[in-house]
Amino acid sequence: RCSLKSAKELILDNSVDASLDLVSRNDVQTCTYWRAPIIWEGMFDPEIYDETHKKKGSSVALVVFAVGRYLEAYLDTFLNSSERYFMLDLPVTYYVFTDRPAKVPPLKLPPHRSMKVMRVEKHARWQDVSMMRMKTISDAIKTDIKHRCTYVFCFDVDQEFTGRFGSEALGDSVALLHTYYFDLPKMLYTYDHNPESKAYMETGDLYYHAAVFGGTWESVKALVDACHQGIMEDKRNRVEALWHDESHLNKYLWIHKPSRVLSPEYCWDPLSGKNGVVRVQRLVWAPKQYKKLRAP
Ligand code: 2GW
Ligand code: MN
Repeated sequence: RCSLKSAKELILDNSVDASLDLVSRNDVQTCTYWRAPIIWEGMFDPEIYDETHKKKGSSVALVVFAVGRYLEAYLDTFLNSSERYFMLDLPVTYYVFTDRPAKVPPLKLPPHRSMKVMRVEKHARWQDVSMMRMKTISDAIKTDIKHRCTYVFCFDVDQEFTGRFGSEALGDSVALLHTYYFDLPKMLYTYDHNPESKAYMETGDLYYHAAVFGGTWESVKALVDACHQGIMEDKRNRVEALWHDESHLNKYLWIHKPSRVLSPEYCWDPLSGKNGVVRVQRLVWAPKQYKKLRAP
C-alpha cells in the first residue's frame, strides 16, 4: 500500500485521506522509494477523487502548443478528445498557444469550461519551438493561470485522449513514466550525459516523458522556471541537451521528486507493441508524421 498521507500530498484533508488510500497492484510498481504513488487502473476509485476535488473547488489549466503545421495536423483531435475524457467534472481552462490564432478550430464547450488562445512566435528551429514552451508557460502562469486555476497540466499536442484522464491525476507535482522506459533498466534511460549541459545527470530515479507534466501552479511555475534557466544557460555555453526540454525536466524532477507519478496509461504509444500491463489507454500518441511535419 502506498498511503497518500505519507506522500507530500497536502491537497487532501485528513478526513477523506483514509478513504483515498490507494490499492496496490502486484504486477506493476505502484510506489516510488520516496513514497509517491504511481497511478495505475485498478488502484483508485474515480468517484471519490472527483467528489473530493469538486468539494475542494479544484480547477485545472490545460496548456498546449500548436505551432506551424502541428496546428492543422493535431489540435482539433486533441481538443475534441479532451472534451470527452479530461477532468470532465472540473472547471477546465484551455490555454492554446499558436502562431496563427485565427486558425484554431472552434470548440463547443459547456459553461464550466473555456478556452483562451494566445499568440506565440514560431521559432525557426523545432528544438526551440519545443524548449521555449517552458518560458511561455511560466509567463502564462504569472499573468493569468495563477489567478484562475489551482492546477496546471501541460501536454504535447500530438496525442489523443481515449480514456478517462481524471482528478486521480491531480497532485502537488505530477510526472509521467515514459512508455519506452518504464520497464527497462536504468542504464538504458536516455538522460543527458554531457557534463557541459545543465541537464547532465549520470543516474536518476525514473525516466519521465515531457509530453505530460503538471501539478499546482506553484510547483509547475518552479519547474518551468528552472528548466528555462537551464536551457538558457546551455545556449550561452553553446550546448543542447540530448532530448531538449525533456532532459532538463528529468534533471529537475530528479532533484525535486514528484509527489505523484502517472503510469504509462496516461500517455501510451499503441505502436510500442508492449501493452501487457496497460489495462486502459487514457491518452495515446498520434502517429508520428516526421516526413511531412519535420521537413524544412
Ligand atoms: C517539433 C519537432 C519537429 C518539428 C516540429 C515540432 C513542433 C512541435 C512544431 O512544429 N509545432 C509545435 O507546436 N510543436 C509543439 O512541441 C507541439 O505541442 C508538440 O507536441 C511539442 C513537442 O514536439 P513533438 O511532439 O514533435 O516532439 P516529441 O513527441 O518527440 O516530444 C518529446 O521530446 C520533445 C523534445 O525533443 C519534448 O520534450 C516533448 O515534450 C516530448 O514529448
Ligand atoms: Mn509529442
